[in-house]
Amino acid sequence: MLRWNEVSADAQAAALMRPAVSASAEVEEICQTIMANVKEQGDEALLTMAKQFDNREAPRLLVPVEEINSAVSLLSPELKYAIDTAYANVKRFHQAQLPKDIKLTTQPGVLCELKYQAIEAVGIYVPGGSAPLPSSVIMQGVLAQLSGAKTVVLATPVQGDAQINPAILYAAKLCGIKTIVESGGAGAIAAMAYGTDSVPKVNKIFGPGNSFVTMAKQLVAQTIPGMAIDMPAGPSEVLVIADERANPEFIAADLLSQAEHGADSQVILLSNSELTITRTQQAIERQLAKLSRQDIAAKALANSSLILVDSIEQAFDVSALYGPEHLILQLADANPYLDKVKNAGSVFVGDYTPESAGDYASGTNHVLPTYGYSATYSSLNLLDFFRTYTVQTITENGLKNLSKAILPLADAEGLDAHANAVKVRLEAMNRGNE
Ligand code: HSO
Ligand code: ZN
Repeated sequence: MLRWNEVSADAQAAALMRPAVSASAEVEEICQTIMANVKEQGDEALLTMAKQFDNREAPRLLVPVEEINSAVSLLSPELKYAIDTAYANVKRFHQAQLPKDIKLTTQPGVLCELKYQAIEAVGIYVPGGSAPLPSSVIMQGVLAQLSGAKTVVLATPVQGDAQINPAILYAAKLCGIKTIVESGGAGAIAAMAYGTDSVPKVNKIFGPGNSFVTMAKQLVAQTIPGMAIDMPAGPSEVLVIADERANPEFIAADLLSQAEHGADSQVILLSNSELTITRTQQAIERQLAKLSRQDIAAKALANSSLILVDSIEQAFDVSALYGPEHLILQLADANPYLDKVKNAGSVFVGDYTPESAGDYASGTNHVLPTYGYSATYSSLNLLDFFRTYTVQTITENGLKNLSKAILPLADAEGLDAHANAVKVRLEAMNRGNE
């Protein structure tokens, strides 16, 4: 336990330090080579990599539509219900985010419009790794579906003679995704970015992944004109603020639910009660021993801190300093504090609001800014699948009036041709009136 007010500023900073993520030169070089191969050889390069990296004997690139459609028959009724419910709630919450165009006359005869347009082709990456994540398909696929994107590509790696988890296929089907590419890592990112015979080229790539995926996303965004990615990605994290009456079993369970994601995950508890902290520590030990991923969670706990603060107010200040991806408030009454929440990706209010609810099924998105980016980035939302553009329409009279703002500014900037574009029109109007 760290007593916040009794340690130096350096020790405070160390307690909130995130585990380093190395964007090594080696990872970059490997990604560059893979990207160049995919750019030149397309599908061939993907098939070669599937054999080489994923141990596939007879790799294929696209999942046949019948396989996507029939995946539902492989699910238990309980899992089907869970996926259907999560899909419906996430859809409901994101449908409410559908944007409305703006049409406004700024001054007489000057009409300005802001229009939203779905990004035409989007790519969604779903990591393979130690846990297949159908929830990540829903959290991204529903948004692509609601936006009305013309092309939606989902890429996910397949190891050896395994098959894509049917829960992933079923979630994709609900989201209307028909193009599922069996390919992972930097190769899959490059395929969606450049396009191949089998993989349609996309304009924006979404989704979490390992250091190769993250690096490849950055590289394609930097090098391919017009290519975009969702947000910077880092390891997952949670910060819990709990008072003296909070249930230590609940707190421990929430901390462990984030810790089990990866050895580099980070979990932090801030409490004004020493007893809450000691009891949580004991509860963590008890619960950890029973987890199937206890090795991973134990490693994550090693980067984590249980911090004693003077007051709940101070806990909110420390949380704002850290900027957590998830912020859980286990407080008797969190409402008076909600205005103090700063730099958090997603907030969970009350003893009965675990992070798992948002991770899976409540309706909010689980793709969130991590690694301190919550100070400036937003949780994934429907607007991430749109672009906006403006339209203006000006009448003759409108331009006559507006010229009084345009001409002196063009003159001040010394840009004669800009002024002329207005003057020739004013002259034409005058001639027309003669
Ligand atoms: N907590 C993760 C999301 C997730 N949890 C997926 C379970 N499955 C990142 O915020
Ligand atoms: Zn999670």
